[in-house]
Amino acid sequence: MTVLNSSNDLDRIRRDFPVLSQNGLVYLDNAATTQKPRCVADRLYKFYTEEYGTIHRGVYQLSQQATDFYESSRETVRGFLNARSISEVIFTKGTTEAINLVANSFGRAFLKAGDEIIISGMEHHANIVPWQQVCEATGALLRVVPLQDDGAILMSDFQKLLSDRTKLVSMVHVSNALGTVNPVSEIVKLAHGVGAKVLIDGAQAVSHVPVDVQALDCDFYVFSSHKLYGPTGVGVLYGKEDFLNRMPPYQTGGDMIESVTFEKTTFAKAPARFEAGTPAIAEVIGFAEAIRYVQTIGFDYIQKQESLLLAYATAQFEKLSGVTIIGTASEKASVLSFSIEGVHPHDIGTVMDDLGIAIRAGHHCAQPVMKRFGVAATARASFAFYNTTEEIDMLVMGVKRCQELLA
Ligand code: 7TS
Repeated sequence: MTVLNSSNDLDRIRRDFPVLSQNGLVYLDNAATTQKPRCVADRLYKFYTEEYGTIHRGVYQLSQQATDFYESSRETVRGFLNARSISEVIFTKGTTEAINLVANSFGRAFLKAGDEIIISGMEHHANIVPWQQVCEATGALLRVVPLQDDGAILMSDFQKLLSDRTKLVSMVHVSNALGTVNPVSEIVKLAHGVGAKVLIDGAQAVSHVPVDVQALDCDFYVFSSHKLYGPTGVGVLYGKEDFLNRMPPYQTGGDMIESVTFEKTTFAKAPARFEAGTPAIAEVIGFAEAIRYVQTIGFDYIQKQESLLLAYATAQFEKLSGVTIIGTASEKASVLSFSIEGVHPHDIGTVMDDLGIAIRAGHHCAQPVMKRFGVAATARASFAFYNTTEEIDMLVMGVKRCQELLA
């Protein structure tokens, strides 16, 4: 693995992302989606122009090769997560589909009236709404762990909510709206203590922190490729193999069966069991390329650079009057949500855009978080390892511009 340790490395890394050299672009919306390194785009192009074929069914060489690429991408993801087996890695469309899969399959098969599902007050809508739907269908109840004023989860309240009625705990690893990093190991241990299964929503985590699902011992871990420098349309559901094979299929059709007659169908084991239909073949292969790219950069470098950026941005923002940072937990990833007194977050977004700065303004698909902090929306800058302190200086200039024009 390449060791990166000088500021020249940052220049070199930025050159890997062609879009970043576009005139004047300051891209600070990495929590929504990350930019793509050239190697990922090249991999997609090569597959589509020279190697394209379907998987799992053709006897001809193109199809067999595509199958090998697709299945070796599963091995790349397995290694990335340190899962025990490739059977534990299911390709989905993304985090949202992975959570819906578990909600529909596990939820409908294993939950009954009076059972409880615990989530936290900082969940993305993707980790709220599917559970509400399951509760409606089964009579299970949704319990929500409240947040401290700094945006950290109230662990004592979590412990109080846990009981033998708790069948599932589904929590975010890193909050997209606040940046809070949750103590997921502790959450898993406590939940397992009452016999509950645990799903961790890693959509915002996998690009910032190394994840080892065996060490974590979670039952499910979900994330999206497009937030990890990979293509859109692909995500992962990690699940423990024994349990996956006890769960009923979510979608049915081709590729997920063992045998079909008009009288009866039997289903394949995981992962095929949960991959009905032709998947996003090229995108899965491009996703593996993105993971290899991230592994070459290395989490030591990523964490060093991103914590430097977060500390720098936080210090600059704390000096600004009339600006409030929302989400100040001691364990934070590189997300900076803020509001400017007297300025609507959407106007902040527009002024920033005029300066070439891409940030997100809105409720970040986390309306309950906005309600908890008494705001309708926030502006959010989110940093990746390819961002620079100069870009943060531009962001600060953008805030001052908003105040001049609008406050
Ligand atoms: N969970 C979390 C914590 C997220 O941040 C997101 C997307 C999702 C689930 C859904 O992921 P998807 O890939 O299936 O869409 N978050 C954001 C965001 O913060 N801005 O745009 C999308």
